[in-house]
Order: sequence, then structure tokens, then C-alpha cells
Amino acid sequence: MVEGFRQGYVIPQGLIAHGRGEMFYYLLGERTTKEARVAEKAAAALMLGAKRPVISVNGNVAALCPEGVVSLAEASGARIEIGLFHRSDERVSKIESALKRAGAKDVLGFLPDARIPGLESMRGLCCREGIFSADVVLVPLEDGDRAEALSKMGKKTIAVDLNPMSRTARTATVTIVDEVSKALPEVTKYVEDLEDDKAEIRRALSKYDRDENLRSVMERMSGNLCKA
Ligand code: PTJ
Repeated sequence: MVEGFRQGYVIPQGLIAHGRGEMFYYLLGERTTKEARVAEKAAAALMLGAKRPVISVNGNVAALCPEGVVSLAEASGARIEIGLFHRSDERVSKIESALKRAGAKDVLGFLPDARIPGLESMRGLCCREGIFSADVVLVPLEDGDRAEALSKMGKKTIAVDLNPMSRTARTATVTIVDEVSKALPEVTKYVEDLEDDKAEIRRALSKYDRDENLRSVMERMSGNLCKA
């Protein structure tokens, strides 16, 4: 994160958001929980059932796990699009280079030609052949307005957010409460495992209940606090 900040594609707000995430990760016991695995499997099932899946990448995600993004995109056939809260061409271009260094061949986002309805200014910019026409969008570390606006467009969303109380966590179709660099390889593994198993894909989705999953995560966090 610090290196990404030095290179100019992670913003100061990104460092603060990372600290917020770390705090929740401590409460989780700094590990991938049973609840996270259920959500990661449901996320893989959702991506496998999608016609036009897209992974949205911001500054923090580009700094933390560019290889994780590329591997998941390759396994699931998803496109990668840079979608920024604080957008500038310079940041988009640096993030595109970081993703390409990690092996990405095709990255959308530099030339946006569409807009997410309801989002003002630069935050609403996106690509028609990417997020705008996607049916499933993976939005790691997303802000609540954007997550809500994407759901209002009728898209299914997959959030990765260590805060189980955030608006994003409570808006997404599937919410993974796990550290993003741990979560993406888990989703990739489930994509590879489930690929040819339609019955298991259905089971993974029907087994997942977002609100119940988030409740269970919060119980785990408060249990860990009481044990301390
Ligand atoms: O690069 P930009 O311009 O798109 O800006 C990115 C940030 C992250 C600054 C922007 O999207 C933002 O402010 O996000 P929020 O509203 O702080 O939401 C980020 C959420 O991700 C918070 O709920 C954090 O707890 C959570 N989070 C932070 N680090 C991680 C995380 N979740 C998973 N893994 C992490 N490493």
C-alpha cells in the first residue's frame, strides 16, 4: 500500500480505508472464516453463471493483489475494469500498468464511454463494454453509493469488504467479509472446482443467505472481542 502510495496510484484516503479494514480484520482473528468461505463459494457460483462478469479495480486493490485479480479474471472469463472513486487519468494509467505487470492483457477503464446513473461527476464514469453492460460485477473495497447504484441498474454484485456493517456489505448480492488478497484466490479456487458442476453451483447459491452470513460474522467479531 505504501509503495502504491509512493507511486501515486493509492490515495491518502486509500491508506485510511486500509486502516479501517485492518481493524475489522483483527476482530475477525486475521483469518478466512467459515462464513467467508461460504460467501466465496457463492461468489464463484455467481461468476460462473454470469454472461458478462467484470472485476472492478481501484487503487487499493491494484496495490494489494493485482495477481489475484488477473488469476480470477482468467479463471472466470471476467473482464477487468478500473473504476475509481477519486478518478484521474494519471491514476488510471498507473493502475493499468500495475495490472499489466501482474499479467493482465486486457484492462478497461482508461477511455470511459458510459455513465452509471445516479452517480455524479467522475465517480459515475465506466465503459460500455465493461461495467455498464455487465450482469455480475465484483466490487472489492467499494463505496456504498457506487455499490447501490450498480444494484439499481439491475446488476448482481459481489462485495469484498471487511466491514460487515457497511452499506456496500448490506447492498451486494454476495458479500465476502475477508481480506481482499486472501479472498480473490479463494474465489478463483472455487471457480476452478465448480466449473463443470451445475448442481454444486446451484447448491452454493441456495446455501448462501447474505443477511444470515453477515449476522454470523458480527457474532464472531463480538465473540472475539469478549474473549480478549
Ligand atoms: O482508489 P479509489 O479512488 O477508488 O478509492 C478507494 C477507496 C478504498 C479509498 C474508496 O473506495 C473508499 O473510501 O472506500 P471506503 O468507503 O472506505 O470502503 C472501503 C471498505 O473496504 C471499508 O469498509 C473497509 O473496511 C474495507 N477494507 C479496507 N481494506 C480492506 C477492506 N476490505 C477487504 N480487504 C481489505 N484489505
